[in-house]
Amino acid sequence: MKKVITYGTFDLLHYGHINLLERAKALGDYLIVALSTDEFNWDSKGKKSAFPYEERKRLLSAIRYVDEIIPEENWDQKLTDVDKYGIDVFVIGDDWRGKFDFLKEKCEVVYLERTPEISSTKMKTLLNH
Ligand code: C2G
Repeated sequence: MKKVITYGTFDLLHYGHINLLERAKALGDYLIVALSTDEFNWDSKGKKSAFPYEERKRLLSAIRYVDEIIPEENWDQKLTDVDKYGIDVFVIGDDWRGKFDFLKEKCEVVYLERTPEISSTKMKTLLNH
């Protein structure tokens, strides 16, 4: 079984996220999403998601491409996660291109093109109108 992992906040879930998850799943048989915790978002990314972790997890768990969800609590867990979960492919949007090449010693690293025009930030402005 080819296992794929990806990481993110997935706040205000939108079609850009779905495009990413669909393509990520297509790279293997089993997709794990490491979902950024509220604490990690605030302490390390300096952002507060509109939806708390449990809500973001609930939304993701309803998506057919997602097989498992684990918490993303720090930047460094990727190396241990790859071993712990027997990961074959790490995948993330190309806004991160190059940032996680250190994982190449352990697994395939794939950067997928981001979906233009949509973001959680844009969703927030759309929701405010
Ligand atoms: N994404 C995308 N197209 C968009 C918006 C997002 O392909 N229009 C992708 C991102 O590239 C990422 C995933 O969807 O692969 C989740 O996006 P975010 O929640 O914004 O993830 P981010 O905050 O960048 O967190 O350790 C890695 C970080 O946790 C990634």
